[in-house]
Amino acid sequence: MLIDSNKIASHNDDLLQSHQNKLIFTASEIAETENIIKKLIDFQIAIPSWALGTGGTRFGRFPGGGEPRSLEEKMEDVGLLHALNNSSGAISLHIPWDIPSDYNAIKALAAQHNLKFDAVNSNTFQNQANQEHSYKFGSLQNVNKAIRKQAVDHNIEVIKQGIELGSESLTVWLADGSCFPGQLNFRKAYQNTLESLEEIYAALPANWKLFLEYKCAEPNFYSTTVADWGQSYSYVKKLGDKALTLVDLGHHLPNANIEQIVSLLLMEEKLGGFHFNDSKYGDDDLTAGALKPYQLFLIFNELVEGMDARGMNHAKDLGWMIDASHNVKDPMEDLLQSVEAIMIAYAQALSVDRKALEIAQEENDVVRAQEILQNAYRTDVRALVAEARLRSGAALNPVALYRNLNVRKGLITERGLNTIATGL
Ligand code: AOS
Ligand code: ZN
Ligand code: ZN
Ligand code: ZN
Repeated sequence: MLIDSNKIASHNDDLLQSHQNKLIFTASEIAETENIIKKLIDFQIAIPSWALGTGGTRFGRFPGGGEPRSLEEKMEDVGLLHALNNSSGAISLHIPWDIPSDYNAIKALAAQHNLKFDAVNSNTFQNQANQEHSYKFGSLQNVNKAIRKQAVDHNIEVIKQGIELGSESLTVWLADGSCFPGQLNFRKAYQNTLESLEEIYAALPANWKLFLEYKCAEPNFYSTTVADWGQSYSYVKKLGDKALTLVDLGHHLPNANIEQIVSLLLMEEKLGGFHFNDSKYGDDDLTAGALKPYQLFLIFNELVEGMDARGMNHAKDLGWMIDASHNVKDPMEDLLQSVEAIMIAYAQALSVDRKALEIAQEENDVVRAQEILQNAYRTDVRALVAEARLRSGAALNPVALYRNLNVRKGLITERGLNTIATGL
């Protein structure tokens, strides 16, 4: 299924007058809107291949129909999203859930949909068929050298697949940890993990990055071997320049100041990228910005400030990925909402009056500093995000067009009602 560009054009025509009115008003409220719109056009957020099907919990799963049955169909789904918003021009693959059978065909399909391959993800948190050893007691940390080797070899295999596709980074998320006190010798678990990561790091091509994700708990509920940013930092610091920390917003203990973590990692040149999502209780993997849009804005505020201070390219120098799971929504609609929320937070951060904020900070004018941030957050920037889409041939209102075109119905007709996408 493809989206006809005429359909996008006529959708935009219908909304144009109202959009232009909003844009004129926004431009009267915010300085340098042209500059913001250009940056928004360049900004792309990778879609996780595992989030295109309905997720589930251990209590059940309720498939929504028309889920992608193969890597090709997952890419087609991301292609649909990208056609609608022109901001989802990349896919992040998960091996072995996505094994390309024919690299050239997959690359041609990516080119057809204008998609890049973002970070490839390894999986040592599940046992796979034909695998000799079990990860029940961890992978890179395992007390058994043969199990560690199997996990290292898997990661090296994932790098090889990524090279074939033109990906330039590997994301490692470890379920390693322990469920009960005494189960693990923390020091040995750390050392084993470090040694395993060193072997994986040694297999990275020169232009590649290794992202090490951290997570405070789950599936292990007493200790996690890469539990927080400090632990991830301690590993990536030892590994070398190509190793960086990945921040998944849902992986923190309650009330963590994520924006401060982001600022510090950036300053230390150890921030690699993000898994965007939102959460209330834990790794809820809900739609980005659904619960804490102000926090998302504050994170982007630190990103824009820190990246500009170091002369970094917003669009290219970090990995921008979503990590989400959908139990009750159509995954495609959810992903469109997540991308929109991220773009809004980014636009708001770009609109912050940085000079005025700096002066307020230097003068310890706390009230003024808060006013500046909240003014940026409370000013409606949605017309700027929509304008970026309009200028790049995408839809003014992607979710509305997705619904009007009955995309899900079309996918169900093509693929059937009972398809199940690989993923969590
Ligand atoms: C798991 O909690 C992490 O967020 C990882 O990023 C994981 O690999 C991803 O959710 C796919 O399972
Ligand atoms: Zn994640
Ligand atoms: Zn997670
Ligand atoms: Zn997550």
